[in-house]
Amino acid sequence: MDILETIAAIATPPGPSARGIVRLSGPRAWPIAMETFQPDRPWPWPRFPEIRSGELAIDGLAPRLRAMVALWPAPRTYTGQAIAEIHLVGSPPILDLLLSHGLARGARPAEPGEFTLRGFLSGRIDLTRAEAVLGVIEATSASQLDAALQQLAGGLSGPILALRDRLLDVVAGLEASLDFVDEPDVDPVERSALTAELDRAADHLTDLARRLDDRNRPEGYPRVVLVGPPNAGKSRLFNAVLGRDRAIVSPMAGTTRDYLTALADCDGLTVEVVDTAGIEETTGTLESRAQEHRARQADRADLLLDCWPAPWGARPFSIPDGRPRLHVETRIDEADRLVASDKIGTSSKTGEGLADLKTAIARAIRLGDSGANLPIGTAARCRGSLLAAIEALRSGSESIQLGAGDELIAFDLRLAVEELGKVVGAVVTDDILDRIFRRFCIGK
Ligand SMILES: Nc1nc2c(ncn2[C@@H]2O[C@H](COP(=O)(O)OP(=O)(O)OP(=O)(O)O)[C@@H](O)[C@H]2O)c(=O)[nH]1
Ligand SMILES: [Mg+2]
Repeated sequence: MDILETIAAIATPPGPSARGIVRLSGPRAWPIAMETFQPDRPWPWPRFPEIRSGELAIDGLAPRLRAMVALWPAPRTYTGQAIAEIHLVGSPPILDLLLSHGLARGARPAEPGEFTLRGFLSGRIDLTRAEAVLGVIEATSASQLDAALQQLAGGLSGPILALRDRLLDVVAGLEASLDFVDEPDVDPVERSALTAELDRAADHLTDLARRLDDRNRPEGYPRVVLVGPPNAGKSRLFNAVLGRDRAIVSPMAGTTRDYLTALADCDGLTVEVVDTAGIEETTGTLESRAQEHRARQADRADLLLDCWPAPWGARPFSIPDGRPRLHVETRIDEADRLVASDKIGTSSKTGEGLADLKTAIARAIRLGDSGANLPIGTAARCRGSLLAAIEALRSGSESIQLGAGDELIAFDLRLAVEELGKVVGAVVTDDILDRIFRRFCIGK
């Protein structure tokens, strides 16, 4: 793809609509646009973005149609190049006519995502932001949109770029000392500080990778996992939150054996709710499989709903630490004591407390979601690179502890730098570009 060519595309979705847009980017974008347009007043090339109204001036199009043209001067534009947009009534044959008019005057049809690709190639946006654009376009829920907007604002690339910079410094230091063989290797104090730093970085990336676990989070929704003793009413609460009967509910302890998941809406936030088996000492293989499932689900939770039938009491088991949780008193219609102020009381029978629970879930997740939630496209692309970077960091830290030479350590860190570079697009292969941009639609 030659970025000196001027590209053109219909930028609005196919089909009739109130407004249609033909977009051009490249050195000849402005002249080509203005050959199809007669502004109401004389219009010298603007120095800042400007929009003017006038009429389309295309042969064979009578009567003349009202239209508007927007001109953006390079380089502070979406693509980093001069951009022109012609806005008019969204009539497919007229848009086609206008586009072929532009093509006849030297523009070429844009490939899918090529406007955004140009933005990337000219350094206007990094790869994760390009994907965020796609994430915004494809978002089907408020939480997906949040994640994409967050990433568009640099939520992912910022921290990764900073980490990569820091590692580059360390590598440079290590390699500098290699050039002077007489000097001693990095001193022991510095080494232990470096180990700690690498471990921290690896932990941070592991947390990020956990959120990318797309096998269990196909849609990238936050996971809310119900845990508690048998008969706490978890399954009935699960059904109540979903608003339909999905899970089997029974007075028999140990009803739920597998785990169940379903999507639910909590104050406009889509979450994946997971019902699990009650926590108990296991007796048989089936039961212990159920406990394994439960433990694994609890480990992957973005939020645990720690359920206990009212009134809240001392529990004979512990719920795994390290995950945000809400304390939920269940079956409050059967209890004769009031719910403690730091617990959320619910009754799946009367519906009491369910709205409060959903609000609390949405709030807890929005609080915990400090920017590492990612659009699906980014998740799928970056997973391998993140895992490779984590491995390289851990291996680097191990090498230091084993007293390995600087060149070995530098080797691991270089690997990590390279993999992180792929995430933000500092290291780009045609394959990466192709994978990202072919998912775009034409005109974006
Ligand atoms: N009155 C009342 N009964 C409830 C409520 N929630 C659950 N129950 C009853 O409590 C019993 C156990 O409910 P489940 O939802 O199956 O309990 P569970 O926590 O999923 O139990 P396991 O799957 O065995 O771990 C059933 O008889 C439910 O009808 C409630 O809010 N009020
Ligand atoms: Mg159950």
